Amino acid sequence: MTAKILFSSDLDRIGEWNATLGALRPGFELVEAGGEEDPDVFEFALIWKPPAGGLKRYPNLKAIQSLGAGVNQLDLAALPDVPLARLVDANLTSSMVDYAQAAVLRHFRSFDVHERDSREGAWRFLQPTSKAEWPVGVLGLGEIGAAVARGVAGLGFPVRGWARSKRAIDGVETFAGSEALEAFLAGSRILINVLPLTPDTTGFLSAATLGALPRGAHLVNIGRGGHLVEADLVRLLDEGHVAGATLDVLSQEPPPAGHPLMGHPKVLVTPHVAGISSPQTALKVVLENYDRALAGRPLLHQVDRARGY
Ligand code: NDP
Ligand code: OXD
Repeated sequence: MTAKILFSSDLDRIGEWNATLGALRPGFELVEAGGEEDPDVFEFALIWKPPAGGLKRYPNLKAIQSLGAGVNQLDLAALPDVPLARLVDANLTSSMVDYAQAAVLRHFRSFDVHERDSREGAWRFLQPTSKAEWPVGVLGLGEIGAAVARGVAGLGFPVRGWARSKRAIDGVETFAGSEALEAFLAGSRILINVLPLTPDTTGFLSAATLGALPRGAHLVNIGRGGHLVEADLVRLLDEGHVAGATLDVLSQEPPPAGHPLMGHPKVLVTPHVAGISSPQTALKVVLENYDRALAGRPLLHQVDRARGY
């Protein structure tokens, strides 16, 4: 069997994905959107962002598969009215867990402070603390958030998690909904954000929520830059309410020159590298969704467009 799958991404290398696809399904090929190919041949699209001109010029699409776990980079209203799936990929999830664990250990062991001290030539002993004194809160308990919560609990930290609906995760104290948010935040010394960016969660990390953390708390944002009101974080860092932050995402990527969080002494910024998907693992899920779409069956990890995730 042969098939052409429409591909559109300004981040992923089509050659690498095609090499893996050809090995998994001989005869299948990813074709870059916007080329000479007749738009009618495509029944399935694999995209990070839609091509210039959008996807409505492909009349036979039966489904769209996102190359990202998040779909906020897509204008959902502008997409053809076909099922849309977000990416769930074992490598993406485990790299997010690695990143979260590294950030938690970095703050817990005061590497951020020692790094600052060493640059200033200071030799300063800090009194050690125990993991029991560092409860970690995880915002969002979906595919990635639940894995992050388990991964951090596995390091020996007390872990609590918050989501829209009540989730049960072994070894994690869970909270649900806005009525439980204050209690959740008040007991989180490190806050890790893994929410999807939707109209409900835009600007969620603001003076109100970050101010409800205990004084001296740390923020780890691996969700999206749009979750954070950056000016509020700068103020809370400067006042000392927030002691430090590890940010993988910013409101504008790459950030403009002079961005107040770039070079801030209490902040580590990484260039949106927390989650790394691998064609080997991701394409198995993508092909399963291809088969489902063509058979008219529900997709795996289908996005609820009304909720936005
Ligand atoms: P899921 O859709 O599996 O999980 C989303 C979670 O967030 C669910 O627990 C959901 O609650 C919760 N949630 C959504 N909206 C709200 C709300 N308004 N209030 C409270 N809880 C809410 O997503 P994933 O875990 O797969 O991915 C999460 C996000 O991580 C992605 O959307 C993306 O933005 C980000 N990401 C970042 C990467 C990076 O490199 N920095 C890489 C990959 C992902 P409920 O369980 O009740 O539905
Ligand atoms: C994603 C990402 O959403 O890499 O998958 O940010």
